[in-house]
Amino acid sequence: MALVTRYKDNPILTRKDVPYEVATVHNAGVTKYKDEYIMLFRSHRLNGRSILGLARSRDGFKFTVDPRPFMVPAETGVFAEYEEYGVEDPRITFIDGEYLITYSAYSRHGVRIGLAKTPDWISVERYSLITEADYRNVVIFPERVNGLYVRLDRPHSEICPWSVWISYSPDLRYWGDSKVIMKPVKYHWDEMKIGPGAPPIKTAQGWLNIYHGVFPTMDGSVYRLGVALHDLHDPSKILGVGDNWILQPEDPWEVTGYVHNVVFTCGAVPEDDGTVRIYWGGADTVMCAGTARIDELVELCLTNGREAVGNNLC
Ligand code: BMA
Repeated sequence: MALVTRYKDNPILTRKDVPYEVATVHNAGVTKYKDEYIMLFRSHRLNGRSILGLARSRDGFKFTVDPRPFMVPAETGVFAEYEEYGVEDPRITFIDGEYLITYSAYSRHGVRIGLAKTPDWISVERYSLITEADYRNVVIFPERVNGLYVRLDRPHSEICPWSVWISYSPDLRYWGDSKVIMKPVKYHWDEMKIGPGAPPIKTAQGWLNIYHGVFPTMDGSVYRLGVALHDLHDPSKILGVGDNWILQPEDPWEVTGYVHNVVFTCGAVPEDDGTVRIYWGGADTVMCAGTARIDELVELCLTNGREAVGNNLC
């Protein structure tokens, strides 16, 4: 039984909806602001480097794109040096009355994570570069835990497949007490690498983490989505990781595009009726949406689980 029901009119946003020239629309962070859904999406420019555009919606499915991009690579200051090759894959967290945007900053030095803030989705201020190279997929929890901000991220390592780590910060700038908490599983749908997807969602049973996992095939890598549940009071403790994926590339625009066989999420919005809207990029080319029941995703983690940190790989 499918845990995620795809929206009937997918894809919900494509490059044709964008009033400036881009090649793709994908990997968007999504949140609610006042009575609107905000979608901060990544687009490749025709030079192959990425920028972030903004779209707004009343119902969470039909979006209208702002006339100009929301964030393009910085041209001055420290950010300019580290965003030279583009800004990618934004995640949005609302906490302490402001929206935090974490995004991948690409440059000749590698990929690191930038943190920007906006109070109103009109102005945006870059705050800090919060990792060195080579990190991606930083998601910040929407509440402090034991007084500290908490993030999941995914550093690169040659020794062990790409795994999920946790870190803490008193001020969003300085992060520490880092620890690896979740690893890929050998000969499993996520065996090659995993990474945090949407910022975690609070449930009565724990923090729900919708992540991506990658499997290598003779035809290239396949990106799918899965779920993990973290303890509410100690999110470094994983209560369960769903053994099965919850979403895989199936629709034509997920199977074929700029990069084949990719569903990749950067945002999911919990609703009052116990569902979650999950947003994902299809084949690094378009944006799609679907709905799942939060209790069913939690149940998958708790009743059909696999090890979070096995010892069969490293
Ligand atoms: C990852 C990131 C994502 C992308 C995915 C599939 O490594 O670059 O932005 O969606 O690959 O190409």
